[in-house]
Amino acid sequence: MATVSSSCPLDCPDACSLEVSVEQDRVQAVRGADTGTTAGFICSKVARAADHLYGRERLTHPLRRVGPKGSGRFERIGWDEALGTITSRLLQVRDAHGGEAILPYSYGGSNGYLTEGSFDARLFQRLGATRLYRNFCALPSSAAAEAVYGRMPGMPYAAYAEAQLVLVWGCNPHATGIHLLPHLRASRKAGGKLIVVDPRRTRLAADADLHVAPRPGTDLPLALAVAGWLFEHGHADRDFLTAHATGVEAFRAVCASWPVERAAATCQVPAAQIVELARSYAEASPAALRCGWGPERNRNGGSATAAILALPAVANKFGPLGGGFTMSNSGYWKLDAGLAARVAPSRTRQVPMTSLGRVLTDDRSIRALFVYNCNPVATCPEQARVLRGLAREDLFTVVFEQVHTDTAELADIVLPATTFLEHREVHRGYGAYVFHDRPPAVVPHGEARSNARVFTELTERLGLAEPGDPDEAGVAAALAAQMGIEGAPHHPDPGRPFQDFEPWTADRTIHLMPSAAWYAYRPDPAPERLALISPALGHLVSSTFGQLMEGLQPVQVHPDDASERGLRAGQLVRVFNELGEVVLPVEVTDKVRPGTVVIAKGLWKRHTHNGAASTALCPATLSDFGDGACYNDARVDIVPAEAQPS
Ligand SMILES: Nc1nc2c(c(=O)[nH]1)N[C@H]1C(S)=C(S)[C@@H](COP(=O)(O)OP(=O)(O)OC[C@H]3O[C@@H](n4cnc5c(=O)[nH]c(N)nc54)[C@H](O)[C@@H]3O)O[C@H]1N2
Ligand SMILES: Nc1nc2c(c(=O)[nH]1)N[C@H]1C(S)=C(S)[C@@H](COP(=O)(O)OP(=O)(O)OC[C@H]3O[C@@H](n4cnc5c(=O)[nH]c(N)nc54)[C@H](O)[C@@H]3O)O[C@H]1N2
Ligand SMILES: [Mo]
Repeated sequence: MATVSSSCPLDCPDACSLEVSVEQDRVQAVRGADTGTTAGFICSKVARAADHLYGRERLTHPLRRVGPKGSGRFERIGWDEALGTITSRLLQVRDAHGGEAILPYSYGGSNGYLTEGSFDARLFQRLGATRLYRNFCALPSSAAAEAVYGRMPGMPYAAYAEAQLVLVWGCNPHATGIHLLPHLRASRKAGGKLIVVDPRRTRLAADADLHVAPRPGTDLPLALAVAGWLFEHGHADRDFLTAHATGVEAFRAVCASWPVERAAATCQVPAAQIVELARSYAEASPAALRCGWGPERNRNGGSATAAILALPAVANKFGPLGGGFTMSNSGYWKLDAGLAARVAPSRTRQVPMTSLGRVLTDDRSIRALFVYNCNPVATCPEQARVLRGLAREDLFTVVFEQVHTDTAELADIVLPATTFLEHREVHRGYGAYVFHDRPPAVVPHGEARSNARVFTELTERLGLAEPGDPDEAGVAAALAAQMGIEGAPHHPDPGRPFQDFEPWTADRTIHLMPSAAWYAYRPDPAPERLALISPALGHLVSSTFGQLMEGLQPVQVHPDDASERGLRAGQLVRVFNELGEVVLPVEVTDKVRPGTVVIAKGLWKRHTHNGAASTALCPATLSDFGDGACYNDARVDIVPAEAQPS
């Protein structure tokens, strides 16, 4: 048995360093390497990666649909036939309807530079395809971090151990980034306080000194009220703000319009909790803020995140080690896969990926869809429309996948993709500061091929290859050159703001009031209805690994909401709104706040009684800044499954 070094590029902040036990070119076991943030442990999902690689649902050869769309009838074909069919169909579509009739569709399956934004981007740019506005995640929070701080690097996880207070706002590290946890524990052990802001009582919230559970989508007034309290009670650091911030008075005026009592009523939390949060944060030093992606997934997402990120500026928490904030650290890496792969700029039309259902059903201008690194049947809003669109017999759909997902079920051609242990990858963390460039750990299972190989071959078959196009090694070398390093893994020290660097905005100051448009609160879309949120599950990464999760998943409902509707624990219920319905068992639990219900993100057909996911209830509306997805603006009603919705 050999041990091979590798790394995990799945969509998770931690980007773990791995040790893979390999025998006869098969993965036997995967463990965390004893380096950097990984510190010798990994999540149970990736520890079980062999089940994903060699499981029953792994795709091992190309398939061609033989029955009607969605019938699930496919036959095995060879790569030559598969790529030949794709080439001729894409050319037919382009000749008859123009390049913009082709829509490439990809998102979070791979956070690596050799599998997204490089060879794929080169192909679709040269085809003149419609461009995808990739807005499932992180755009509102990136817009906020960009506007306020120019996306300067945040605190590394290890610094949290030094904090006297940690404020975790809309983040669930027990599921979504477990390598923060040892440092939170160290802070607690040294007497540090913990405050959690989350509509759910997560494991972290259950452990906290204070848990504030606002109505989803109300973080903006909550954070403004906290900032306002800091200003009014002498906890704003005037000297620091004069030296390092702009827009201070304008921001203060906005905060003043959200006195604690008004915010408490809007957020549906006790006013005393807002004051306790503000006072504890003001008095503790060092104080760390971990902001997650919960606050961004609604109509106020950009402004809400900006107001949360303003707190360490107002109270100047940047001084000592253990103070500051972490949002996404992806802004640290000045890496550009498109540049490395020499992708020319594209000026074709762009469509937001959240509107897939509408784009495919309203107007029929898309004739060919190429899905990779993504499982939109599970993850795209307005699932019923997505399914109707994918059922179109006149739509030519390619799904390039590792396993037989619910999206692959609706393809004309299915291509088998390698997993991250079967191809070279170059990637970085967006929580952990780590950069990886490492070879495959094992040869591909069956006939699976990497994105790099498939997109390069399609570029050639379509007659779009150009002399000097860099290959995998060329792209990897260009990325290393962009960073100015050699060798991997690489663990940079980002340094500390206001000691080692100033904010990364153009004028090097914090912009508390980026423009007059920020911080305008958009009220709840339906305050009298239940708010549905769909957070990450520990067992999955979005929908990835869903084929390995058995059994029906529940909707979680607070006891008050359950008794008001006559719902009994375990019974099947219909959760519905104007977009669709999900039929599944109810779990009655006070882990969710009243008025809020939870169905996990990323569920497959097999996980609910009627085969619908939470996305069946999620609108395709866009956030205030960044035009991000508003999954958590879903408003729903619930009735026992035998009753008809009125
Ligand atoms: N195991 C696992 N790890 C993952 C993922 C996964 O699916 N599974 N997904 C990865 C991806 S793609 C991402 S983007 C990150 C996400 O990482 P996180 O942001 O930690 O995860 P989420 O579940 O999206 O949301 C965090 C918390 O926000 C809460 N929340 C929901 N709405 C609101 C709100 O309006 N206000 C506040 N304050 N809180 C709210 C939820 O209850 C949840 O506990 O994790 C990554 N890591
Ligand atoms: N209801 C609800 N839904 C949500 C959210 C929510 O809050 N609520 N949040 C959203 C978030 S945060 C995100 S990031 C999105 C993610 O949504 P998606 O982008 O759909 O991510 P996954 O569900 O992980 O699906 C990725 C797929 O890519 C495949 N894949 C992985 N690596 C490769 C590769 O190298 N090549 C190819 N060809 N395929 C590969 C995997 O097998 C997997 O099926 O989901 C969103 N969906
Ligand atoms: Mo995400």
